[in-house]
Amino acid sequence: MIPLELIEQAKSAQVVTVLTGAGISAESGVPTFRGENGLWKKFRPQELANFDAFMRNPELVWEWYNYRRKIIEQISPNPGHFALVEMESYFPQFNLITQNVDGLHQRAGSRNVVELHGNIGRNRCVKCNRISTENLSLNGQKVPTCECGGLLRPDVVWFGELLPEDAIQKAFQASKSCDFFFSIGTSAVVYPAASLPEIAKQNGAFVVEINLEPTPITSFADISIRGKSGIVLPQIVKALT
Ligand code: BJW
Ligand code: ZN
Repeated sequence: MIPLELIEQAKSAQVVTVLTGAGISAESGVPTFRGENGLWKKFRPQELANFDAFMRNPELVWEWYNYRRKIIEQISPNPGHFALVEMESYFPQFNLITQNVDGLHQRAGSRNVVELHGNIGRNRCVKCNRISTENLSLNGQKVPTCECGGLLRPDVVWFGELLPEDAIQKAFQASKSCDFFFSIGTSAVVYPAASLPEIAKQNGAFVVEINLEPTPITSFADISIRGKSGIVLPQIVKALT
């Protein structure tokens, strides 16, 4: 059941900003990072999601990313992604910010998606930064290289790395200026993305969280809905239209 207050607040909202995390893609079959079935139950993040780990063992990191790329190729966006596509045309201004690298928002039809942590569909040269969108795989046991000889790495943001400047600036601006903020399917422990709901709240936005579990956002959210985003978001769209 969607609280009436949420619908009333949303109906009068002019600028709506949404932050999504791995939870929104979980119902499509993309594993989340943390939690019982999370990717990091089986793999240690410090061995995979930082630059030093990559340089130490690039083959292992490539295998991990190609395993995830295969999953993403085979699955589809879910009703949560599609509900956000519908919301885009409902509100006067709508900003969609994602921590996900899976591209499922775009595949669902969302436009102007701000990707904070890059995209798994691209690779980047560690030497000259050239971007490649070719579908590459390990050649035997060898990691693909750029024309310049540098190793190619997934074009995603690892721990200790800066987020793309334009993306984080847009995200800060969209969080400061909105009057309604949705935090959907994120554990809200990875910074600076985790600071966005708080920035929105400090600037007077009505903050709604949709998650299966409590998170650090729960303590200051105006409304926390415990449920699957693929079920809750379509209900919100239905109540709005
Ligand atoms: C459902 C559901 C359903 C399930 N419906 N819900 C300030 C304080 C402390 C530390 C730092 C700080 N500032 C920076 C740091 C360091 C670090 C950091 O945050 N560390 C903390 C973990 C302690 N941050 C960084 O290093 C960042 N860079 C940076 O700040 O640069 C400046 C700097 C440099 C050097 C030193 C200091 C500063 C970069 C962070 C990059 C994160 N990268 C990753 C990997 C991306 C590539 C890849 O995909 O492999 O991004 S980590 C991983 O976590 C991934 C995600 O985008 C990110 C967030 O995870 P998310 O999306 O929240 O997923 P989960 O699994 O955690 O949660 C899923 C949620 O869904 C759960 O809550 C479920 O309950 C829920 N759920 N099913 C609704 N159906
Ligand atoms: Zn290069």
